[in-house]
Amino acid sequence: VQAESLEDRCQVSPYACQRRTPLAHKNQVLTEALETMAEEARFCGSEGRSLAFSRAASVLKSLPWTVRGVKELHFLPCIGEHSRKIIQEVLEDGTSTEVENVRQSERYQTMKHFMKIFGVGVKTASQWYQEGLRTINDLQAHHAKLGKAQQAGLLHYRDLNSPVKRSEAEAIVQVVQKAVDQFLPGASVTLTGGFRRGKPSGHDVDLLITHPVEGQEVGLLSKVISWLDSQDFLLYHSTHRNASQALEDQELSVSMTAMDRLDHCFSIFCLNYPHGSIKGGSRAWEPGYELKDPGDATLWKAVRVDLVVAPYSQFPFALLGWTGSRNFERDLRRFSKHEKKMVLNSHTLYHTEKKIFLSAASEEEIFQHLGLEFMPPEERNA
Ligand code: DGT
Ligand code: MG
Repeated sequence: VQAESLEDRCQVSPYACQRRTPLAHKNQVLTEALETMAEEARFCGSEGRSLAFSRAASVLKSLPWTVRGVKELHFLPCIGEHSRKIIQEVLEDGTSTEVENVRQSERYQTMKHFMKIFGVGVKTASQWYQEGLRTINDLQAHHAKLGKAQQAGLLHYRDLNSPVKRSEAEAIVQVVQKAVDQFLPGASVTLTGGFRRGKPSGHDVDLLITHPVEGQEVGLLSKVISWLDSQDFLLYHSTHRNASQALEDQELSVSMTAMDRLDHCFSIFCLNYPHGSIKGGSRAWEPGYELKDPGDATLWKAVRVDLVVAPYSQFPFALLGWTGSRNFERDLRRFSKHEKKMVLNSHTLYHTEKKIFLSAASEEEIFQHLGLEFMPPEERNA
């Protein structure tokens, strides 16, 4: 009877889009261990292995109870051999030697450090590591090798690695709304990403812009960027016509087609605080730099902002696609493809057998097309 009830309790879907995953969950120690392993695998270029650990962690995040024994893992989906071993170690010893070894390894620490620089991905970080570079100071000495984004990333390293608070994200929404209103009254600015899922802070601010009259949004992004720049709100910006180009994540980009094109801008905002408005100057990063005048820090802060513009008919798809989490998005697309023979991206939903595009006026309608129960953003923290 006990085994049966355990089995019942473990009736968990292998797809994150069919699991409710709140922000706070009950298996933090285990998921942190698995996510370290996922990160390490990614640093090694082993995407498949990384995904396996990441999926195992994601399943544990959705459980309404705390896992206390390996028996409970038996019936759960997506828990591979290696993940099970890590979980068992943590359950038995409180910590996993393998995970601790990773955390202490010079390679892992250096990679993590380098990848905290905006514009640096696995490829660049691991190349630097192989060249013998270890610290930010080492990079400074090799300044010539840095691209424009990376230079900005290094310059604003401290700010960009301090969490963005919700109040700061909301202040940026106001600034962008003001910019948008000048060129296209009636256009809306929506906060997406982690903040929409209820996170109290994040690594960036993800904003989605649209206008109820289809076509009116064309050309809006470049006008908004120019205005923001002229008002000294931008420390860095890079505009793309195709958002998927910027995506390093293979699984996510797999379902992206030539149709996956939204005007998109990666930027670094200069967020001013009430009494200050200086840009540049003393907050730039230098070796051993400390704030000389603590008052300085209250004047402005560099914040990563992603701006995306969607035509109105694509807005629900873009909203769904940019709300995340990444695990949730990946599984939503995997579910669509394998269970429904449909291709979902940030623009459309396409039925590959009926050869038709399915339109939607809301996120709810997209879930309906997919035969999925609606999942509110707060429960997409897979
Ligand atoms: P955060 O910012 O670390 O607090 O957490 P999130 O969940 O806001 O993560 P973020 O900002 O990296 O991405 C939010 C969602 O946006 C994520 O589910 C995937 C989507 N996304 C991010 N970058 C791209 C991109 O370049 N292209 C497309 N199509 N989607 C993207
Ligand atoms: Mg974000």
